[in-house]
Amino acid sequence: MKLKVITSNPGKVREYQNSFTHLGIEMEHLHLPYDEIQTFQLEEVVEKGMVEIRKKGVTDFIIDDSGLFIDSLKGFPGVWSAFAQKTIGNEGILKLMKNVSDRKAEFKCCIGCDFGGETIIVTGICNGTILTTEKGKEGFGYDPIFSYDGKLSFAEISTEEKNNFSHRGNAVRLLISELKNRSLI
Ligand code: ITT
Repeated sequence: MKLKVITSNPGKVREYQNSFTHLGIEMEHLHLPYDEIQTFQLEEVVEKGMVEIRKKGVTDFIIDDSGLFIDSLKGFPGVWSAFAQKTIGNEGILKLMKNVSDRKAEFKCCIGCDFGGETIIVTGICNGTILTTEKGKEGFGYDPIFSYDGKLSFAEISTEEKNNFSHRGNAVRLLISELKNRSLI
């Protein structure tokens, strides 16, 4: 079985491949740009994206919209995470958090999966903290500043370890259980 991962982000594909290998499901990276509507809900972005992709005749795919929600910044960058990463980057986020003692943050990942004509949408969450400096070389995006255990950043651990704790790993576990419930795998 093969699933297309439609994304501009090769880091996501690596994580999906790692999560699905044990099930014999192969991931194929497909770079197919689609409009991501501006809304406050990741789920809405995913729902609309799936409709757009199906209109192009593509089936058996995964898309994912993710965001980092920082408590002391009232949920920023949240649904603007891609824009904030491209503009102010991790350094800019750390500047905004200078001398801020409440470091709590939540990473969210909403996956939309089209398989066997069915639609499955699931959301995974990872609660953690924003570190005071960037750490590590693995991963991508906000990984060097996000910690799931208050010590290590996601950029200091392997893909496999990240999947054990991350928002995307948690979303994938929900997706796999739903695919099994519907006897699709
Ligand atoms: P696609 O929309 O093409 O899939 P993207 O990288 O723009 O790729 P998102 O909109 O879902 O993906 O992500 C918003 C931002 O959050 C973006 O800058 C990502 O690099 C970052 N991000 C998403 N998941 C992440 C993760 O697991 N670790 C670190 N940063 C992440």
